[in-house]
Amino acid sequence: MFGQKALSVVFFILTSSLVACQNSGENLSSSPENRSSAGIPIGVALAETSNLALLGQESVNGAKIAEQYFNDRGGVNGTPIKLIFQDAGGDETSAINAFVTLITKAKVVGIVGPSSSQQAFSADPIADRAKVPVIGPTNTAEGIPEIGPFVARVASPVTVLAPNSLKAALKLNPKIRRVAVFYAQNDAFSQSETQIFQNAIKKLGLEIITIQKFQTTDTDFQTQATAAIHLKPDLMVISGLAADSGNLVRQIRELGYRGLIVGGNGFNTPNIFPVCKQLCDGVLVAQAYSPDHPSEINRAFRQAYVDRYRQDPPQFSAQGFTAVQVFVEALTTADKKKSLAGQLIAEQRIALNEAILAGKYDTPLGEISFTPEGEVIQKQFYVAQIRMEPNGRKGRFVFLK
Ligand code: 1QQ
Repeated sequence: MFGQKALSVVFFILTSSLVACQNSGENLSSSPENRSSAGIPIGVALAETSNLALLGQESVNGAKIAEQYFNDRGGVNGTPIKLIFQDAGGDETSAINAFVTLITKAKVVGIVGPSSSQQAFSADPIADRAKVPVIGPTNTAEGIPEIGPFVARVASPVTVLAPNSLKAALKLNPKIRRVAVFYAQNDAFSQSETQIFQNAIKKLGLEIITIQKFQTTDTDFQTQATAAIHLKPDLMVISGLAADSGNLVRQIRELGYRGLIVGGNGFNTPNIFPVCKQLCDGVLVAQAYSPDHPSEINRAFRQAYVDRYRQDPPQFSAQGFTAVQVFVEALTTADKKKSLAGQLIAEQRIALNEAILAGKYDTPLGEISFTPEGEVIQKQFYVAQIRMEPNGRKGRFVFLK
């Protein structure tokens, strides 16, 4: 965790820089490193490197498509947006550094990021204190919007997402009674999700026969997998990030477990397929996005994604696109109400935050809006099952009815 002293230093740098910026009367239209030719700067602080890049890079891809899509349609009342990417890496320190750079140097109006909840709990308070709106594209742990008034998310929380996959597992195998639970104990999202899974398991009248812990950095899961298999579970439920989860599934299968496996949100990426290959087959995952969602914007997004990346967009990409979309549409609303060009950046950020929370958005995730706290309100959810080709080289998420 980040020490209190280090945090104070960060706040000091941040506050002095923001004050300097306000004193000089800097605003989006007059700052050369901001608007005019380049466009309205929106920060994107996602995991482009580290283990977390397996998930973060997909959100980056979605954000890039959004930038082009909305600029092709006139940006913000005729002014283009400009995404400023700052790699937030895989840990708290890199996320904090990315946030501070975006706020103080790039002087962004708002930030899309960070990738994980673990990072959000450290980095978001910095933006919140500086009154810079943050939209979490993929932060699903409980408590994210409650970080502060400038923090919202487009990622539906584990509370509404996770239980769907358990119900799907029971539908596929009504005989399930004994459940083995695994989670990454060094990750805020995994801790939060396993709690929701465990409550839902009990509510469904099933028995938790063991709870096995691991670290997101682990690669060897023999001890936990062997202990769980020994107890003869009918279902295994895993909360972790992508690489660890994939390796755990592979080793569980190699040790002979044949029953159903439910994976949490960390499984929501095709980047897991090369990790567990053929042995990923059959894993159930709840998703907040379907490429088949029937709307004009989703069709356009899906087509642009397929054209650029030669595959259907995964959930994390749709969420990256959506986070940028919310910024663009809220900026458009705020600018119509009172021209942003004439305002100080501090005022623009406050006007933007108000517009974000008040808006309704027709996105690739379906229609969304926000509670006054910044929690996303989303209607549709899905459950997919991983299907691998027999050679294990290619796979896809098959959506269950
Ligand atoms: C979180 C998550 C991760 C799986 C996404 C990166 O949901 O950290 O909240």
